[in-house]
Amino acid sequence: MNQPQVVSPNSGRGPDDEPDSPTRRLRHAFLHHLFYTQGKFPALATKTDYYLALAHTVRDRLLQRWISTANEYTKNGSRTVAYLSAEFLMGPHLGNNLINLGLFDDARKSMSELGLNLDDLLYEEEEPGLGNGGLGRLAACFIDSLATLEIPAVGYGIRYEFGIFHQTLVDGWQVEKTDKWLRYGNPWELARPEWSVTVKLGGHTERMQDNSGQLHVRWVPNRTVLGVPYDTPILGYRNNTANTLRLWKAEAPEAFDFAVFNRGDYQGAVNQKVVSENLSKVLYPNDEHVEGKELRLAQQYFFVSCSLQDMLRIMKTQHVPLHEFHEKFAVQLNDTHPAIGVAELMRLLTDEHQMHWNQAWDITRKTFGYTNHTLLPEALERWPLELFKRVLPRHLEIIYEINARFLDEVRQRYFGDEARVTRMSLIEETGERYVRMAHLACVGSHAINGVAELHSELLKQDVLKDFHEMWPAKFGNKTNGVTPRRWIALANPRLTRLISGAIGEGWIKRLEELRQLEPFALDPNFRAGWREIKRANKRDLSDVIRKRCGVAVDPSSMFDVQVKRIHEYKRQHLSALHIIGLYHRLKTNPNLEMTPRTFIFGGKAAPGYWMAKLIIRLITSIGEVVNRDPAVRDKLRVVFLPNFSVTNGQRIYPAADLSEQISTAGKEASGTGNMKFAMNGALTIGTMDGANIEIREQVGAENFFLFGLTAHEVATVRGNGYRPQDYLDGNAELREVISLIRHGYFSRGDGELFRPLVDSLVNHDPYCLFADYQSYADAHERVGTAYRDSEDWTRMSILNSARSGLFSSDRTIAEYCRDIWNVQPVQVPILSHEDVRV
Ligand code: B1N
Repeated sequence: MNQPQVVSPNSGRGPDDEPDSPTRRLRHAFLHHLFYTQGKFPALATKTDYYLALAHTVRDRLLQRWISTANEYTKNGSRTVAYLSAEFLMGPHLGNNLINLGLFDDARKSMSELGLNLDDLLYEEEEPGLGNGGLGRLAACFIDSLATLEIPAVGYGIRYEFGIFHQTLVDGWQVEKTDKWLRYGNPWELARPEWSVTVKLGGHTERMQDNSGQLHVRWVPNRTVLGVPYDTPILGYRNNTANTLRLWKAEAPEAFDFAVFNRGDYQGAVNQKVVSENLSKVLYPNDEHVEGKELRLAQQYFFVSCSLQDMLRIMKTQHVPLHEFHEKFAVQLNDTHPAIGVAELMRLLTDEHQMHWNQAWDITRKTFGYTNHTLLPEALERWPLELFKRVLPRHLEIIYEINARFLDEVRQRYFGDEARVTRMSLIEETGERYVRMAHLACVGSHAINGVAELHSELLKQDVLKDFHEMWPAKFGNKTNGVTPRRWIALANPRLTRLISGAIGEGWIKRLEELRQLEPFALDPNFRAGWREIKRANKRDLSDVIRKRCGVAVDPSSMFDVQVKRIHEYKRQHLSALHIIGLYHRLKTNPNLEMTPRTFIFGGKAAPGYWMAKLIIRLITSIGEVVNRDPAVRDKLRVVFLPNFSVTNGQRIYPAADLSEQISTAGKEASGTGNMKFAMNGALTIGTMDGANIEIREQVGAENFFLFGLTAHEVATVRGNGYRPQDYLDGNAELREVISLIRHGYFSRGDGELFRPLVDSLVNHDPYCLFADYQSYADAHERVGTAYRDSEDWTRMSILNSARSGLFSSDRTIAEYCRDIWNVQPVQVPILSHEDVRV
């Protein structure tokens, strides 16, 4: 590790110091932590030590808010949102906390007075990658907005020891490395072992009658694990609120099983510990693909049970009676991953607190809300009955009981319609039997929502049609949003300064105020400033690309970016085909006028998703050929930036000219990257899918490059027996593209490498790439022409940003609060430790 330059250790006093300036205090505190927390002298300190010293300095400054918030909520017994999510893709905390505390500039100054660069220290933080993609990042944006809106809220999830894998590229292929994010310790969390809970698993149930004839059920598990909460403070933007993210770590109840140990079986004794800790060991890296694994169900149950037990504990300490559970807590299910909570709350209320079924059921339904995030059949969670029974025997009985009562209701409403009963049942009984988690979530919630207008409509017409017919009032839409604190203020400081200079700082909390930028789109001076910022951001990204990919890219070329998980439905390979099309045009017509483009890709493939990995290999292969071909390299560059993450996203979105949102219509529930791009002034090329539709509506059709079939047309085309070969026959360029790949042009003559990909397209093309190819290529023509008029492009870029206010997660959260959770803000007065009486 190379040593950063640092001034002498007795540098508590800087050059032009006021005795009590914030920078001076920060510097003092920092050196204090370097010595007393890290135990280091500058001569031995690593960059990590400096990062940790600064992190602890910031942590001290947020503890006061955290304690004051907890105190205020407890005192008022405030109604609280519990956001249950198997994933929280938080991204690094330090920069975000500095922004929210209003200490960013002071921190930069005080570090530079010590000879340290704040950006270098920020970069040292290993981001907590406890999520796969959009769903996990949405949870992170939501808890940010909840704190900023001063809503009492807790995010409940799993403290995975290993988060999403680290992606490297070896010979153009994805290779996964373990994410050891806790290696150097985590300064942002506090363990709360005093609030540990036990969770049962497996075993069987027994029934017995008490003296009064009342039947009791006893669940006799075959093992128990301990859930230990780890709390991370979540600051609101420049207010006193610090909410909590509470993540559960699984531990063995006893480090040793002494009974086993005394028999001389040391291995067996330690084994229990290993098995227990497995529950929070690793995040499943599959995005929108279920893997029917017992451990995954156990993970889900583990964190949900811990969280509901925690809520019961909180109720007890605040003397809230049990029958007011739904008044104390609004519990949101982030997809079906925590849907077992419906059965678990029923179990806790009836088995453990002797409440009658009907009352417990009424409370349960009033407690839960369910958000659906996908229509893809392979992502809908169903658990084989036998597996489910092995892990959760009591919950299966409870689900049977819920189902029996529910199906009675269905039969009564739809007399004689047994087909509907079969469709709606919580248990799938055609062939192998399964528990349907989406149905459990629907039946057990008072509100069901999708995440963009189109998605919510398709839910009602398709996957949850029967449920919508039965309970139309339960259904609603909550279009996703993203936090402007991380995605503009932190990621794009240059743009933040320009915007705030023009319209003040209010937009950071009220993003609709960006509308005030509209008139500036016509101001040549403002446009020049806007353009210069984009250029500077592109230069920064070019440096990253040179270091990571060894490719020099030209910041004056158009940066055309597609970053997201790699999935066939997201169609990274449609862009790949089009790039080959452009390459072919340039090779056959060397004098062709073409807007110089840099294509930037990033995103992880699920480790077991072979086709997605092959798509990565196709992109890197195209890059290898194109980037070294002197005939085209001034017009085309193709790079795949490894390990797309929150950290890397923060450098990528601000540097994009064009945002690729090209999923097959009807497949992307919402998308949220699309919003981050637009806010940062990228124009979108996209289909009528997910939130693209609403983005286009907001920014104006004339400032958006639309192409492709609509969801309705996709359904029609496929319904009429889609034949990709017909599109190939009708499109000369597409034929050339496919033939180049087939003949090994991008694989050193190896005609086999990409065969599975090409065969899938030519014979099935499940995501209609061929049907959309020409429309996509035409839209790109329009993009190229538009980009050449840089004044007009800048005007459109400004308008995209100015009209993106709707896509703040503050708006989304305000709607959840109003329509689903019925919660109010609570203002927090600051306490100091002198105010506290024990
Ligand atoms: O959720 C995001 C949306 O913006 C995206 O369009 C959507 O694709 C994404 C199983 C998922 N849906 N489903 C998942 C993730 C992990 C997993 O194990 C499913 N992710 C989405 C936010 O609404």
